[in-house]
Amino acid sequence: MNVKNNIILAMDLMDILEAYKVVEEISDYIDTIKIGYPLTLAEGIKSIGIFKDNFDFNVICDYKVADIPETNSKIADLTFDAGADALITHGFVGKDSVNACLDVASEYGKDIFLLTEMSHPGAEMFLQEVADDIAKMGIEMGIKNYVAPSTRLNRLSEIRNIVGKDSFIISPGVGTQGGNPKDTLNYADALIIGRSIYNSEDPRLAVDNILNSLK
Ligand code: BMQ
Repeated sequence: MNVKNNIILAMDLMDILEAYKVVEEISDYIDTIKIGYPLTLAEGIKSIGIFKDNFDFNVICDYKVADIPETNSKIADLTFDAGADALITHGFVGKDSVNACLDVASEYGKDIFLLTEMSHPGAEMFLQEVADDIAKMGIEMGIKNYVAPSTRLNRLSEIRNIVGKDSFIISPGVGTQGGNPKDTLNYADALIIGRSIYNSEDPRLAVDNILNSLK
């Protein structure tokens, strides 16, 4: 996936008109948006189509799919049928569950992103211990796209080592959660940024500042 300016907007506002307004202001700076449960549960799965039809964005659906294979297939089918370009899938549920998402994605000619370690402090309790193995499983399964944290650069770097330079890593935790954009891009291909943009008084200026900090 090509991501303009290496920035993916995490749109977790829960009002589609507010979300639309923010996106409109920065739509020449970005071409990829990530939506998750907040917007989808508030406004429906039609939210995907709104960003595809009006902005021609890549839409990554962050549904952190983590169920048995049969249920994962249903979630993936509904997501891709609604127009998503990619679906974020948890890895800790194991190969069969991840494979279910992968199979549906390939039927649609679309992608999944495998979530390895998460960016929040609680990820150190359970997930961190298995994150390297999740990344290794992803490589064995032929998965090309990964999510790994900008809040722990040592871990991001380790996950990059495991998945290799040809994999595509997107990294959340930049800005509000403390991750640094420039440092993160030493290891990741694109930054996932939400609140520092959509909660800003001036989202355009916020993106400008991030882009300047990358120079
Ligand atoms: P923000 O920049 O912290 O506002 O947003 C980060 C976005 O990435 C949110 O949509 C989170 O749900 C998501 N996210 C994350 O922050 N950490 C992770 O490890 C995975 C993830 O998806």
